[in-house]
Amino acid sequence: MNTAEFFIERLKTWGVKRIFGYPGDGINGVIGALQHDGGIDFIQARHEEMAAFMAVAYAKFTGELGVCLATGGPGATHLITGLYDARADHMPVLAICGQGPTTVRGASYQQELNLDRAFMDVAEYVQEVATPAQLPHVIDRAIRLAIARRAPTAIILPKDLQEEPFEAPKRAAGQTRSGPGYARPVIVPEEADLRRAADVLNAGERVAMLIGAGAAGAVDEVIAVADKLGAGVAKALLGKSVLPDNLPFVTGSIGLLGTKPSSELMNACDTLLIVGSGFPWSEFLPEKARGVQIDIDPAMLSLRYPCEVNLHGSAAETLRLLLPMLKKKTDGDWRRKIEGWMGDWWETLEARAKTKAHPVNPQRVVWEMSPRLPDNVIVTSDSGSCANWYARDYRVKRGQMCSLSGGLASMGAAVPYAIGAKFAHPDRPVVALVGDGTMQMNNMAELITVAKYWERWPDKRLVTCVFNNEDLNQVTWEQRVMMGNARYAASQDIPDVRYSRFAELIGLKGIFVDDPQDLGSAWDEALSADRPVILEVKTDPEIAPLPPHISLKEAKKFMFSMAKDEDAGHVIKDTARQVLNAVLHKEDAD
Ligand SMILES: Cc1ncc(C[n+]2csc(CCOP(=O)(O)OP(=O)(O)O)c2C)c(N)n1
Ligand SMILES: [Mg+2]
Repeated sequence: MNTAEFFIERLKTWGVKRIFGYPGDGINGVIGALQHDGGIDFIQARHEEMAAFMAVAYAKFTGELGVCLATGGPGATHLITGLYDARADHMPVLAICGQGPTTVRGASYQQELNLDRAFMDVAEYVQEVATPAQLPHVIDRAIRLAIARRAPTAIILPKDLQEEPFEAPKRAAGQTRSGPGYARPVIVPEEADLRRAADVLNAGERVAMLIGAGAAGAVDEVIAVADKLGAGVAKALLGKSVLPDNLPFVTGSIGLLGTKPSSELMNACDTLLIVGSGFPWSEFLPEKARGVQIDIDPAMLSLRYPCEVNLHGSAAETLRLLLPMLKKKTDGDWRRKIEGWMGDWWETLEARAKTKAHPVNPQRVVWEMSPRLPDNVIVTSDSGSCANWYARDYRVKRGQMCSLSGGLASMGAAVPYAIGAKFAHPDRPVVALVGDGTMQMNNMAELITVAKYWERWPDKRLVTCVFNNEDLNQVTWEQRVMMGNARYAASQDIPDVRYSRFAELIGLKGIFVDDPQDLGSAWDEALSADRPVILEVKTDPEIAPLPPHISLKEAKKFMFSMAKDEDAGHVIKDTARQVLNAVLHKEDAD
């Protein structure tokens, strides 16, 4: 058995079934071993960064380890952004990279880089292997730490080492013998600390909860605690699928992309319970409220908001232990108030989605999509203005899954995430929401990966919905609202490309919509197609993805920039009203 063959054997012992990657001569020994073994499915991406995004999504949607592979040099450096995505969203991902032969290490040889130094910041554990007997413990530690610490790790394999005969470490000085396997513990706080937390929560009259991805797996417990406390629940973006939006006390997303009721909930509460969230925008958290936080990672405790009680524990078990200590709140006023906000908010969103636009209002694209989605759909979103509509207008149901590049907020993740989702659950339909900038950055290329693999999937539906607004719109609005600058065509213009025709070119189905009346039937057609679809919608770049509570200072900057904007046209009429209403905390009338 050569060293590469042992490597594959050990990955299988750890349960690895699938690797997303791209070959190159620095890793050909491992590719050859994969080929001869046949027990691990190799999925070829168009670009190593995309392979890493696929591995992140695979981990997000299965709860298992995601694995990506690249050659040394440029292949390995291409992986890095995807690995930072895993780091930022706490996903277990193993990166396997090639390297120049050991004989030329340190010789500035072709494609020979100091990859261990390049990966040092992103990887929880990184090791270049110098000799075969080192390999067992390097694999075992890299996988064990990736899973246990929910982070990316990396193994670097020099080219010549891959072909050497494998020699197991001996029971001898200077050798170490390791084994595979890991069992995740349930961590619960001490009873006295749970009582302190219960005291704070019982004393509150207006309790708000904030949940994140760390609350996944604690759905029933979150609902039971929220019911007992009469609390409203806001969701960080990565926690969107934890609670369905049809529960009347759920205020939806929070933050810049969030809802107005989530802001109101945080502003008006007297007590805050945070569960499994590292939500970064602390300006959206209460000014002054008593706080309790539960997190499995002590590094996240009291990080964004100073909490009185910080509980290090697993979400479901900690909430389960807390539940009998909580007194049921009998006064329903607070809950009724929250439910009232939500009723108004859904009406506001509908009115916003149906506001006339030129040609199609992007909010309406997601508004029409949401009720049509199958119950088992998986939705991914890219970074860009569509993430606002994903956050607000997509009403997630129980059983559906969704995610995006959260902490890193990288462009270009939606299609590779959708591919990762398809390999995680080939029997479920998947929808990816993407902007035209991200399409051109790399999602178009990964649609070729979709074209390569779709016939394998029992459920063939993968709808890529492109918001073609010929603009890097999210940033255009940031430049206008936050900086007070007029639109800068040199940095913001995106060439018009007929993505629906590109779909046909690569064997997928293309649908083009430039009339809002056609949106509903277009979604129906896309969601019942016999193959993956690019649903291209010509959307209006002048619909502002406004933060829920824009400040007066920002509104003034915006007005100033609009006055300077040559092609502002209808924008002032259509959007200025939205801005002023937001500042004055009035509802949008149209
Ligand atoms: C890799 C990367 N580069 C730049 C950005 C900054 N950025 C965030 S959203 C965005 C615009 C995206 O444009 P598009 O895909 O067309 O979507 P739109 O906002 O127009 O709907 C940019 C440039 C980023 N998040 N990630
Ligand atoms: Mg765009």
